[in-house]
Amino acid sequence: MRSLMTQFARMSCNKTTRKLTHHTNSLQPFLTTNTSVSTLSDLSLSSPRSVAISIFFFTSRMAGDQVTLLDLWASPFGMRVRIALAEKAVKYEYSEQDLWNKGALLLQMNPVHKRIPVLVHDGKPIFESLIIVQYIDEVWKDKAPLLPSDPYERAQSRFWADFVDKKLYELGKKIYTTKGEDQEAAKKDFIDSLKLLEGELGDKPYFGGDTLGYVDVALLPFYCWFYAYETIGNFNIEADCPKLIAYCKRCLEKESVSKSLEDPQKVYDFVVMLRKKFNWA
Ligand SMILES: N[C@@H](CCC(=O)N[C@@H](CS)C(=O)NCC(=O)O)C(=O)O
Repeated sequence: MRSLMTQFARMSCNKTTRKLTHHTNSLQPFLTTNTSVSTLSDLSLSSPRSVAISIFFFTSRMAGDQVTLLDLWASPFGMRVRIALAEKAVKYEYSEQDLWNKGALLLQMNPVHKRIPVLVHDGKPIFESLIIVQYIDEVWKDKAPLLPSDPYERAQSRFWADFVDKKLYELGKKIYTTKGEDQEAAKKDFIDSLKLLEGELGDKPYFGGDTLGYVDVALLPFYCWFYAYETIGNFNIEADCPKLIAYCKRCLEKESVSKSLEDPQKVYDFVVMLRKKFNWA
């Protein structure tokens, strides 16, 4: 995914970097004349860029409950966070990131992995999509609970969300980056994994039971990638997993899901472009 998203990134533009560059320029008088910034006690004046970032989050904190999502349009990981925020009706600023030319904000907010999504809540960054979704569930706990309250059920939910990461994401990527026997093996494993998920879903409306929950949030973003997997791998997921596809279509009727997922054709076109560019075809 790292290389894929690195390639995604070239397509996007970094509005935040532009904003920060603008701020940085307008901050120059601050720095050269040493104007008092005592009220901005946490400002680091080591560089104009860090001052700009500090001011960005200082003003965020002043506003209270300020939420910014550093994301990339096609990222299934980012889509998880978008669904969770929509479920909780949390207002936030969306900041598209250029992953091939990572901006100062992303590098400062997520210095360990330098990846999106990053949720910045009142100036504090949280990373890794599943951890972010749990955080959202804990902070905005009065509306639309995502994880079950029972410890065993919570553990089960975490297991299946982890399964989605370890199986679906990795196998899906193999389908569009390999060919021949490797691709066939990935397709088979992918369908087997979906069948396991279908079994876990059973006759419930959602993995979470009667309402959309943590596993649903983890899984549904991949639905808008299915068309790319199927078209490139020349197979049909619905033929093997009709119940799972019916479930995905049902979930798409929820606004929190439909507005967070991308157009499958757009995702497909994007993956085709990547395959050509990087000789995966
Ligand atoms: N395990 C992470 C995966 C995040 C991830 O792979 N993000 C990609 C975009 S989809 C990224 O930022 N890639 C840039 C890089 O690896 O340099 C999560 O769940 O948040």
